[in-house]
Amino acid sequence: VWMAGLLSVMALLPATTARADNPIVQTIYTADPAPLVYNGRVYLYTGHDEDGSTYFTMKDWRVFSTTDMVNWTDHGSPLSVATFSWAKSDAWAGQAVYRNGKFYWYVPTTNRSTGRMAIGVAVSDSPTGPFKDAIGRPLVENGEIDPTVYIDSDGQAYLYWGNPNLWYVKLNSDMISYSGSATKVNLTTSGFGTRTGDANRPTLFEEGPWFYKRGSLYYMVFAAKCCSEFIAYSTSSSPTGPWTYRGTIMSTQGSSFTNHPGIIDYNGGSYFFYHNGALPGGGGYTRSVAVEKFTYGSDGSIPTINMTTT
Ligand code: FUB
Repeated sequence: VWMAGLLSVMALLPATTARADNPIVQTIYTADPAPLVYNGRVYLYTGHDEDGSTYFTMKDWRVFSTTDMVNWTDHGSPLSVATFSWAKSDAWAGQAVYRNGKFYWYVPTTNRSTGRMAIGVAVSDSPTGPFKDAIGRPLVENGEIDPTVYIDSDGQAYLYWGNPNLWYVKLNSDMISYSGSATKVNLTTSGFGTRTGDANRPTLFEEGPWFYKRGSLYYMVFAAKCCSEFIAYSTSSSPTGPWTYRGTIMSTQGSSFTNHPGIIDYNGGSYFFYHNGALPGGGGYTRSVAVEKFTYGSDGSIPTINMTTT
């Protein structure tokens, strides 16, 4: 009753101020957080879990924003599966970036004609949308998911994605096309840790990569080892590896069998976003995004971080 009441209020008032503590959004179920700092504000792009009784029921993506990491504004849903004429279902884990006056939101969704997961790209003049399909077809399609994008200091943008593999392409400066073909990352155990018990997947890499650079170090943070996922990371001195496995950030906790990382620096602090099942009724298909502040080690290491599980 409480939730239905709040939802109806938010439907009437698309830009309301949400509650302050974890989970960040307490009026609907959200997943797969992807934060973006733009113009002094943090924009948080998420998925949206509906009907927790079945496999992921996800039809649209959501946007929230804050200037103090405490009070969040709900900007509604400026992008959905229906935005992509070629898509059928599955509004899974994406990421938005800013370049040259426009916002590009890369998302995995199922291609109606092939039945496979593909990566679409939507574009908007505003971080809160509305977003439209930028190219009218998938940007890349190989049945794999969870795009992450980073524009390097030399202007080269990289799109990484994947499950069970990890792939990348070099995006052109228009952000809606790429040069060359997709490269499959060599998933070595020195680069991505050792998984035991699955001969087909010798490393910990599962899905949900989050790629960025801090100082001179490139980070690949990822969801490890389905299906009690934890968050781990690797680093490299190059945007395309080779990668060195650095260990666990967030161990398996809470009632969601997936987790998904997103990391930013904002106003002098570093913030780790993730999801769990901490709302009433929460679980693997009724997730909630949350955030914890942390401090990098002097060697660029990321400390272990605990969830807020209640
Ligand atoms: O939310 C649907 C899928 O679950 C995402 O694409 C994965 O990263 C996992 O969180």
